[in-house]
Amino acid sequence: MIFEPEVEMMERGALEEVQSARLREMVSRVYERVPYIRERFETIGIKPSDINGVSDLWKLPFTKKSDLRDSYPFGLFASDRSDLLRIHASSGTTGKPTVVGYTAGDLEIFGKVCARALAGGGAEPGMLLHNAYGYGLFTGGLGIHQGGETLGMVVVPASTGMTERQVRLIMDFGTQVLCCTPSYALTIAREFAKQGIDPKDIPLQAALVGAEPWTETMRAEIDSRLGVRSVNIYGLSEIIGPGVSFECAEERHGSHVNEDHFLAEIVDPDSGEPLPDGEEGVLVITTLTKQALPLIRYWTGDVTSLDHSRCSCGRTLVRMAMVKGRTDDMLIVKGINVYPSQIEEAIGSVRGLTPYFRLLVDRSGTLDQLDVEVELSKEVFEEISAEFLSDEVIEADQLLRTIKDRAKRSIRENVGISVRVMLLEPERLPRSEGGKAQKVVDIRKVLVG
Ligand code: DLL
Repeated sequence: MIFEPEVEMMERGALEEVQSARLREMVSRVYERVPYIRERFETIGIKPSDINGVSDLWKLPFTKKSDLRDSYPFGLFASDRSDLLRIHASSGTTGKPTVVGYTAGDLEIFGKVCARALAGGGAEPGMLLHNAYGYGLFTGGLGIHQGGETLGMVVVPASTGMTERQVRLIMDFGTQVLCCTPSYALTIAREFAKQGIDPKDIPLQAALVGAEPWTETMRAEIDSRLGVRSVNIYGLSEIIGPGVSFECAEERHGSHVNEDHFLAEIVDPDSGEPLPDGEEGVLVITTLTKQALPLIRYWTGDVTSLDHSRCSCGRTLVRMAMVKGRTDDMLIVKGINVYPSQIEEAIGSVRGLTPYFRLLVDRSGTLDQLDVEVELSKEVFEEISAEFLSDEVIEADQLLRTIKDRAKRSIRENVGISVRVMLLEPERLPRSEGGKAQKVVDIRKVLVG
């Protein structure tokens, strides 16, 4: 189902006209109401009248997370306090949180873009939505909640944690749609298995997962273990929260950007120059309709690419590829750029391994060393334990060595880096309780910082 077909299927020329008109209006508004940005315009010598439409976008300066931090908490807001209805904040890993605000109009848009995403993922009015994104300052909980209500769904505000209860509620209510992070979807799937519930008996049909990078290997696991068709939902607090883009259940090949509200560009991370379709770079987003916190060319830090080709679902909205990682969580190991999601993809193809892994980066002397700790699958672990018990130590050892070698080779071939692999027993690494998974320990930073 398409929630707003008149926009989601709009002819590209007409869409660009809408975008250009909204861009002009937004730039003038920011110039008038946000001194911080007006000063920047003056420094580089541009005026709102220089921006006639989308083709002039490149003339505008980028806005970065540091700008939000420097003007903490409300310096980039363009609405009066009396027009605000809600505040959210995302906790950065360092320093002050990023604070974002919403007017009544912003919240209406928030609900609609999340409703579009839910509908795109297969949700329908009247269905039950189990919302296991965190409620609170995080935008995931309340954003999806409002999206579900806007679509006319029955929302179960489960929030995170207490996984046993999550499973019970889904079973008792006969819930069709699950929303949570991909790592928490796997935790929930594990709880279903623990309770001996077969995937075909789970009432869920669809899952909208996001808020952190995930891979096709994880998707296959979520789908088979929960008996769903999972789709990606992407977003960030600064722009609105979840619902900036979403995958359609038809293709599941790129997430449609809600371009009538959020204008997307891909730029070269070093030069800031715009890149064409298919080329990977940093996603930069300009909000077109937000009132409280309009952002011009916001540097998301997320690495992806765009695809303007037609989608079989009928939507004309541009698609962005799965986010590979963030420029700031990209590891540089022995001079090679490594994203945790690339390692995840590489180990995903090795039989006997699970998607549960952790990267440890260390430096001995001047040489970087990347260690990959990854959990064995239950089946292989049981097979190996049985061999050890029956004194078939050589066979067990051989199997472990083969898995390790395959993992190393797959990482070398796909990521271009030699690593050490440590195999762990199942359930050894911490599990997601609903928040975002932490997959990297960079000891180099601890030593230096
Ligand atoms: O994570 C909003 C959200 C909530 C999105 C629920 C989807 C579902 P923040 O906490 O501000 O907002 O974090 C935003 O998370 O810049 C990405 O790096 C990452 N991220 C979000 N969605 C995805 C995704 C929410 N589908 C930051 N794939 C973004 C990969 C994602 N990374």
